[in-house]
Amino acid sequence: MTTATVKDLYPTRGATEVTVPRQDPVVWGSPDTPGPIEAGDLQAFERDGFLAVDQLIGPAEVEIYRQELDRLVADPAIRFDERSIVEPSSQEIRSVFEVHRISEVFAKLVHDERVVGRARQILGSDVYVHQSRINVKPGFGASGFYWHSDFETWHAEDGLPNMRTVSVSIALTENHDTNGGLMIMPGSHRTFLGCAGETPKDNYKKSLQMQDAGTPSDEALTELAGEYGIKLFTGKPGSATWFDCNCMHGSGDNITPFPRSNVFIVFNSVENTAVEPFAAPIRRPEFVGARDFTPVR
Ligand code: 6CS
Ligand code: FE
Repeated sequence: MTTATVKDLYPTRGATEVTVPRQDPVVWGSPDTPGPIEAGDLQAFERDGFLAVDQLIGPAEVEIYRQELDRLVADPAIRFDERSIVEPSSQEIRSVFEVHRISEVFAKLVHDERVVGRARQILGSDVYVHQSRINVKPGFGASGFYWHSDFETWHAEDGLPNMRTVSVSIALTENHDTNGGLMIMPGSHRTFLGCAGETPKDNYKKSLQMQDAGTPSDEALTELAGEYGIKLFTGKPGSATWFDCNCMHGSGDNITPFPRSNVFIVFNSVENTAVEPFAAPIRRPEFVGARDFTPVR
């Protein structure tokens, strides 16, 4: 299927900012789909666009993943790999993409029923990994991620046609209310905000450090925050936040001594595979927007 045959339901990156209502379900699976998420929690996900799970993985397991993150960050080969993104100021590693392919330890997490089972339940189908990354967010000044909708980027630059994609952020260190935790506007997933401004070529080289194309205007953010409010997610290592691909979210800088490291996995439905970018001159590299649609078994 090419983009030409796929209707662009969510126009973005044109001359002006444009808002359209969401035209896709939030929870695609039927309420009685078997899986780890209780019916009440699925309804809450539909309403809010997110679901916080206190302890998705246990403390002993988290330690394994945290040590794997430390190992990867200390490995010179990883540092010079194109899939590693460094902090603009300190040049410390900010993120490592495609971590489920680089590390067998993180690959195991992707196949864990507590993880992929929830994704299948929400998306109502088999799923594949569109993107995975570890975010180190070290202390003493690591920069945050400005407000954005992930789907806006994944539609514009990776060619995902519909909102049938869910992310999970699993804390590998404690997410305090001070060290740059994830913030989501609850309910914002029901409005698609098409951003103004064309996508520059090779945009990802800059956007993964500091996003520019695809960022909402102050007016739009003021309206959304006024309507939905802002929720900050905190939690112990092993806690997780599942959130819909179109939530307006962001995170602040981390100037504390306490790193806010997480592993971030994006599951896309096999019924929503990437076509050509809807609003970018070229595709992003496959380590950012996968083109291998093999379902996670
Ligand atoms: O561009 C992307 O795909 C990535 N950027 C951000 C800030 N969030 C989603 C995703 O990891
Ligand atoms: Fe994001």
